[in-house]
Amino acid sequence: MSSLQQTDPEIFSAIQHERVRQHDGLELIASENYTSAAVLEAAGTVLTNKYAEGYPGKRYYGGCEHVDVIEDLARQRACRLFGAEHANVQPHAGSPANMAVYFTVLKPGDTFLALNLAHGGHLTHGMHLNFSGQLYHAVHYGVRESDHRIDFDQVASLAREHKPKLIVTGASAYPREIDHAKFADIAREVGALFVVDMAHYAGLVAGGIHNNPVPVADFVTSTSHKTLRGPRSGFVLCKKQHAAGLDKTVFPGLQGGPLEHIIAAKAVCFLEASQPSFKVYAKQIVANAKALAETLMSGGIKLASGGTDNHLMLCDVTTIGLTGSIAEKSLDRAGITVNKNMIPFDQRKPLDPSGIRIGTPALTTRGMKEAEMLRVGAWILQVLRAPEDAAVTERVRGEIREFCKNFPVPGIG
Ligand code: DSN
Repeated sequence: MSSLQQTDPEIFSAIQHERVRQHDGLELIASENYTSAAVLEAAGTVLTNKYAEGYPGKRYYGGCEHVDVIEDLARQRACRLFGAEHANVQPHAGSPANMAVYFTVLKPGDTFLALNLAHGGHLTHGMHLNFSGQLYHAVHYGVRESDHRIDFDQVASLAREHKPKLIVTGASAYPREIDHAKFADIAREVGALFVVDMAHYAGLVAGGIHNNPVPVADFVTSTSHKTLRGPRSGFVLCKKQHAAGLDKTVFPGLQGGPLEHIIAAKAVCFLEASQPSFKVYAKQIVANAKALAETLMSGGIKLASGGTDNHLMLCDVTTIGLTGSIAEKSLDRAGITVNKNMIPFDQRKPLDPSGIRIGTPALTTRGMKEAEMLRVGAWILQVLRAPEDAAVTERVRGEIREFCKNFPVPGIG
């Protein structure tokens, strides 16, 4: 019996059930992934016992000689992986990473320009209920109605009109590659700083599939757990001239003690993402997304922008008579996990939007390829065509459980 099982059987049991859920189902949430066993191991270590306020070599606590080694390795590996001049690996997640950048360069009331949440942006890109929308004057660009691609004419004209201090790009639900250089040109023209939130596609950047924002951006923020396949956390990369300001904002500005166990896991993730095998992985994520997108479109589902060139797709399920919420729930019952999502120019509301968002990073980690995506697509279509049919749900769930036995989950087996 494990010590956890002995000490706290309720928590142990919930974790066991979650292991089974992760193993027996198809995980298609675009922002989720399965970390390697090595990342899991680093995250669950005695490093959680250690306080280390400050930075390597300048801590406010004794006994930091080993966590200094770890944090230095994490910073160096992040810089090497993305070609950055400076890295801060202490932000606990993506939102605090974005907050750290805003607090470094903006004053309350300052204007920044970012992608509309309803067109694929993120809460921290100025949504009115988020700190970013409350503290600052957020102006939003969107995608074109005709093709759902970022409207660079609109970006340029809003930038000229509002003279933002910061232009932000990056997205949570945008199925196309973002042209960072084009944004950088607009930012330069209006004298704005340029920030890229690459949380969703950091793994594609690391794998050389998506263009790297680091050379053209002042700051790049990210999470480490999506396509990058590390622990649930965040980090910020920046140019040297912003390094001291950023570090001061993260600590003592925003956070106290860094989570050194998670920083160790991030260091492992950066090392893994620098291996040749990660390039193969990143390429396969996109190939899988394209294969799945084709299958769904040929089954009558309309995709925002007509497809994908990254790890995710946005499916308008109203085209087959459903809502996003009904689609999410019916797929969940069959062992297929996705999330409901607004589609651009959605006529419905966020809690029951017209779409679902589907991503391939996690299934690709399990070793699935294009052939498996055809099966996955077929199951999705079967369930969505008969969302209330318990027999279909049960049959698909059973088939998926069997199928999943052939694709081990790292750290679960
Ligand atoms: N909510 C995350 C996502 O699923 O994309 C981003 O924070």
